[in-house]
Amino acid sequence: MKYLQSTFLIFVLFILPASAETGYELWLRYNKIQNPELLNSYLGQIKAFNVIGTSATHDVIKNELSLGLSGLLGQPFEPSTNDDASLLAGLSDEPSIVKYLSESELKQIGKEGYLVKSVSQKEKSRFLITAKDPAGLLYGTFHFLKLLQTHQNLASINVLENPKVDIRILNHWDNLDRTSERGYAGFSIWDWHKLPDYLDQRYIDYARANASIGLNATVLTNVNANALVLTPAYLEKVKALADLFRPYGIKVYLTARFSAPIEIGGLDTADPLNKEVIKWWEEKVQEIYRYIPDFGGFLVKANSEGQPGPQNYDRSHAEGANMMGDALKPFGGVVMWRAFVYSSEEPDDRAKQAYTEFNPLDGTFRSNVLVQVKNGAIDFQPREPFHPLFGAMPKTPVMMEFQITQEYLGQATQLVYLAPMWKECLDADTYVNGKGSTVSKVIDGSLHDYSITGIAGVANTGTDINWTGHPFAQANWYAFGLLAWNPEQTADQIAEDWIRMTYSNDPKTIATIKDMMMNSWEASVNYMTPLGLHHLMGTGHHYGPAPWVSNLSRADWTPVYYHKADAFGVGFDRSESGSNAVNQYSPEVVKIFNSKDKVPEKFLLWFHHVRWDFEMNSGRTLWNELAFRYQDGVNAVRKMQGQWQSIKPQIDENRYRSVQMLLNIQEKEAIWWKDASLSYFQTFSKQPIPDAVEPPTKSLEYYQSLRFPFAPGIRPSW
Ligand code: GCW
Repeated sequence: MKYLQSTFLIFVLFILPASAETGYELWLRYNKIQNPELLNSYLGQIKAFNVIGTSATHDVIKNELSLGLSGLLGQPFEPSTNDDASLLAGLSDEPSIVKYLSESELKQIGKEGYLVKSVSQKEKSRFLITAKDPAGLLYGTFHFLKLLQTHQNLASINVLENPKVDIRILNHWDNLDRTSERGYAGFSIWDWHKLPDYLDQRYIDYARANASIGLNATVLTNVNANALVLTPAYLEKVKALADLFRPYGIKVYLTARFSAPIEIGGLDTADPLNKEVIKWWEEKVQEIYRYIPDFGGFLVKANSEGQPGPQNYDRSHAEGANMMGDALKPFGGVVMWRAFVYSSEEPDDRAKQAYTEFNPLDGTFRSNVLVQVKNGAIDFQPREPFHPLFGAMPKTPVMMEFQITQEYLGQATQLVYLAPMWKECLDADTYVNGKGSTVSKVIDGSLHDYSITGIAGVANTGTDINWTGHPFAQANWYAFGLLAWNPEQTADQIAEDWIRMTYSNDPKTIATIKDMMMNSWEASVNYMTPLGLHHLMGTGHHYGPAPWVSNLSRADWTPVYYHKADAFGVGFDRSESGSNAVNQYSPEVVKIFNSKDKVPEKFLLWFHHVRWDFEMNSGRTLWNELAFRYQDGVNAVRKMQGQWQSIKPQIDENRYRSVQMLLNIQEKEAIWWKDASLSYFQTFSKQPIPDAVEPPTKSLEYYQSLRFPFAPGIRPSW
């Protein structure tokens, strides 16, 4: 908060009524602790703080402690220079810090890691925040404040944390004209037109929010890239952002359009083996590093959905990525090369194509190239089995790409907490090195001893006052940061801390909101795409159901390609007798997914084409189970409405109303999904809607007639 005086903020914190909650403060609200006992105990323990050392990050830490302690404890806290202060923050080699540290502690604190502990000496106790580098110190500071925000007992606190993943990065699908592909919270937060001269406070608050959850990197531009961002006029703007983010430990990356040498370089080819092209990228990279000496590198979408790439010149993905990797290598930069590819000519099952393309390239990438893989093999669907490339590239750092923005998960009108979905993927067992070879062990590098690791999240931030459109979408940004830091954390614990910081420490409120959050993803899967169905959304905008669409320019953009409903049954046969996509997994996994009886029902229709009268675990037929699941999803939304209402007195008016209205929209949308989908699938199953399920109120033609030409997000035709 370099640009805001803390006195002003203190004024805001104390004077404005609770009804002024806009959500802008995210989980960093620092409202005064209301429980007098707890407040007194904290005040007894924390009397003054001293941040030892100097750097831009140290300044940020001073401001943050001042803001946080003043807000939470209700009295002014300014940095002191007293080595005796009850809270000391400083790097581990500061003489006044190191004397409190054991050899083993010093050894254990790693890059960006931190230690927060209470120490007592000569009857005096104090708290210590320490790290090897300023970024770690900042993370430790946020951790300390979080302990207060979540009302923890500080007495014997001793936390040593190191990030498990190196590159913890947001991917903004933001365009230079300020639109955002799949953005549901207004426009892009980057005001390119006014940069580099106008430095919006929001840029700093953005960096601060990211640092508070351990994120250390950001890709500013859309993977559907515009080469202009690599020209001097834009590099100046990028530099301005990089300079603002640096004190917060955030590195800037850009998307690199593969055809940039043609579009902005005046060459007539972008062939990665062409000498001129190689030289062009080398010089471009040198130029970028003159603006931004700690530039992170490039994220590239190549030969995917119309983007240019090495295959335009009959070169492989590795040849393309390596050419960029070589240019970045002298500066320590990396390439994140996306594996989200599926051929425009190839009629093969789309789910197989990324593996088919990339698995044979294992071991052929430069050491500074990471292959970025979406959590599932299709495309950020409400639920997908883990991508078969996880575990299948032991010699190439494979990094995760999650989608925080809810393109297929209710966009900004539905409360869907995504951490349970990400955890299902991270905890999935690939079996590549025997039992326990989980996806998170691939991602954190421990399974294959990767020299560099990464996890990316497609950002959900925008210009909306609350950053993310839906107030609960903030929880997804928050949870992404926490899981990127440590994929082993639980969705439950992350939700609990977020609720405590964002809403309340009242036990009933926590329990109620947590229950809503923890059940919300399963609910959304049920009312949209139960039992392994996928890709049934409206064309282009992906808003709402359109399982009937069959006439797009490519079959694998149409819902009918994915559900394959017919008089016999429904589902995509990816078993050995079908497309054989199952075979891309380890034999142990194949055994499960390949069998209609063994595959978990949540993935049944992902892997199998199943008879309408197939007997499900519940004893119901598939058709009845499908109908039941849709209804269950709707019921779960209604339950959330009731739960939210039950805690009304605990929630400020603004956020209460906002979530309440959105839950009403969500209920309507859930019913719409149920009714449209069941009406459509019923034309194949020819069976009645079971008694326990509310019948559709409109005709199938009605649902088919709905159009949403101005639904938010940029929409290509798929
Ligand atoms: O799912 C698709 C989205 C596109 C996106 C693409 C990708 C950036 O609908 O909008 O393009 O995935 O991940 O490249």
